[in-house]
Amino acid sequence: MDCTKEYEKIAEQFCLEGKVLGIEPYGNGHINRTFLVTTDKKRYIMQQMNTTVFPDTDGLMNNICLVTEYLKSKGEETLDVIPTVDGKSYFRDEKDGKPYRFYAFIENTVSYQIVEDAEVFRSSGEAFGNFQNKLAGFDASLLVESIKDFHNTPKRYEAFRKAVGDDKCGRLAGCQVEAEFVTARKDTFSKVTSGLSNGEIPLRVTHNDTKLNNILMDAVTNKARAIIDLDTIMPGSMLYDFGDSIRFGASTALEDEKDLGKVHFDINLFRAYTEGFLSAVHSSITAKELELLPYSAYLLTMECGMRFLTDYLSGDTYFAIKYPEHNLVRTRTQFRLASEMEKSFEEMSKICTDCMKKYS
Ligand code: ADP
Ligand code: GN1
Ligand code: MG
Repeated sequence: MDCTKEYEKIAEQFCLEGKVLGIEPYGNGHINRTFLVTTDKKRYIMQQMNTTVFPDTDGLMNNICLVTEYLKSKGEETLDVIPTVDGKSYFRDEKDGKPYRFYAFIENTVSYQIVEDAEVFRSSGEAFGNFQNKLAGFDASLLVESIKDFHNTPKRYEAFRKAVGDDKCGRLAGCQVEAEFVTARKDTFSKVTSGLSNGEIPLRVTHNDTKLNNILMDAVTNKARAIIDLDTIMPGSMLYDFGDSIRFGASTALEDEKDLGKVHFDINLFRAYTEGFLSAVHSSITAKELELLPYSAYLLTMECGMRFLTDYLSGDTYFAIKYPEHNLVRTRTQFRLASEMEKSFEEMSKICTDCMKKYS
């Protein structure tokens, strides 16, 4: 269905410069519906926000406005929320009840779906590390938890067990191997949650969704320019941000590669990201966090695979899919990576400690 006219009406609710010339789907996000809006003066990103995933739209937009204002005050390039004509941060369409927001399009940048050059990954590691540093002075109590227990892996495991028990779509028979892969590892999921609750791991303000396409690189220099997709900024662990970046970026293939023969954990990419990240956080990272960096890569990869599998078993209600088996295909790449990481813990730890030595 062509909704262009409806979307044009929504665009009229925002303080845009120029006359709208076109609105088209954009990007590869799994959560929001993203559009590129072109006017005769400027380009914008329009998003229909996902209210199933983020039910508290006011709280979410308040988080984003606070964090982006704070980052701007620190001289960082960040998302620029375009207000509505009524001065609000989003507009709720009366017809479908859905909330929409606009951001200025961050020009002359690229977002990658796969690491093509280790230097790009190193730069993104440094940028996510710096992001963490910049937010260290931000008052976490101002933020609402936009998704409760987002990286609580033991709770993710419980949700997975429930989906297995319900087997709502009759899909379990077709993914027994993957389900068993998770169950066999159920006792490995709690190191970060227990570390946070017993105070061994510090609670920080974290991004929580640090995959490579959530950072924009300069189109000319390929250096990191802006960290985007700020929906999940919440109090969390630095390990979530490190681990999730590795999960996505230290793979030799796309997250939804069907040919598992192409999917490998690349230790050189792990090294590049670690060097970039530690160059930024070496003075704030604790010994416990440093020790758990390799584990966090495994944990976040298992967690994400488990979330894809839970969604597959539950009828694909969370992640956007392009074909019926899409979430199962994604699950398989994650489990392939996790099993290779399990064999590389020692090497990963050596990289982390060697890299830290430079700063002692
Ligand atoms: P989702 O939550 O669905 O992942 P994102 O906010 O990450 O949505 O946006 C999806 C994609 O749109 C990003 O990966 C990026 O390529 C592009 N994008 C988002 N915001 C901007 C922006 N302000 N400027 C340029 N590109 C953007
Ligand atoms: C989603 O929003 P997006 O596409 O950047 C998800 C992440 C997953 C990721 C897997 C809010 O990220 O947690 O790791 O997909 N975001 C949310 O690709 O659930
Ligand atoms: Mg995104």
